[in-house]
Amino acid sequence: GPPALLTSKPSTPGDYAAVRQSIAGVLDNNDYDDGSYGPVLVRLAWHASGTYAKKDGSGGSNGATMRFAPECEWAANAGLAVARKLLEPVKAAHPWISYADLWTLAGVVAIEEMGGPVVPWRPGRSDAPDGAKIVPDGRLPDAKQGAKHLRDIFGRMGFDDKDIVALSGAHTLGRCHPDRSGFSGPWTNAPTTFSNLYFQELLNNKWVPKKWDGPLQYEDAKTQSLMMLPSDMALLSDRTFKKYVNQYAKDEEAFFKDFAVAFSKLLELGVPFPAAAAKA
Ligand code: DDH
Repeated sequence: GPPALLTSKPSTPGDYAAVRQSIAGVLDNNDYDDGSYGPVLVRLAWHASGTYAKKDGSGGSNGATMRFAPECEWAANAGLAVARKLLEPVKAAHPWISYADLWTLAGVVAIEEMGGPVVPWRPGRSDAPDGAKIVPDGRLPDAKQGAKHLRDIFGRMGFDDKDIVALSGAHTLGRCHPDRSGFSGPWTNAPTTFSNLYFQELLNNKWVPKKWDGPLQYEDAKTQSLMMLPSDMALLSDRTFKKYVNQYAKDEEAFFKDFAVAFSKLLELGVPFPAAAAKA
């Protein structure tokens, strides 16, 4: 389990370095998945933020409304209780931080600890009370759909084609769980290292429909150990998306740079920062 000393060390309000240290302290666990909670923490930060709609400013990470029903019960959020529970001792050690700041910071720390880029992050989110208005279900992407759906979903948040491909590179991390999404398996052979391997695997394998009882997903023809969702395959079949896939497969530095900018923006959507606040 997590080292109790690290997570229980109290801190003074505003000591985000102490919170970062506590988050880093709960990441590794050899009994869980591929040995790290990092990927599921990244997914929590993304799903907390990815409900945003630019047109009316609704949704986003501010409020941390996934603590409550119905949002915590959405099919898209299945499995994220694992991530929220993991962060409870961190919250208990640093009760001054909001859940909304903690969940987004945890995604940022996880990416950094897994070898990814430094993602600009600043505090300023507050927690909404239970009963606060929650956006309707259906704002997170559906893995069964293709390019048009990706543009609809991410366009609603204010992202363009390049952002969509860069953000999708997060699937270099983690895996699908049959008891969470119904899909199964990892996208890469290094699911706890942040890298551009997702784009390389996407390009360099022959992907064939997996023969099984589950929903349509693809497997690499050679080893049958890696997977792609139909929504991942859309990055190959759409010309504009594929242009960025090619670029990021060749140039990890470009991927890290574009990912850091897009992920930081994602985590800040709808957050009412004071006008003069600078990024930490
Ligand atoms: Fe994702 N994702 N994601 N994803 N995602 C899943 C897992 C993880 C889609 C569907 C799924 C992003 C975009 C998309 C991560 C990060 C990000 C799973 C499997 C499904 C299904 C869940 C499970 O069974 O445990 C779809 C569809 C899209 C899309 O249309 C673009 C983005 C933008 C991110 C991000 O972080 C920026 C991560 C990390 C995981 C691995 C979680 C884990 O527990 O491992």
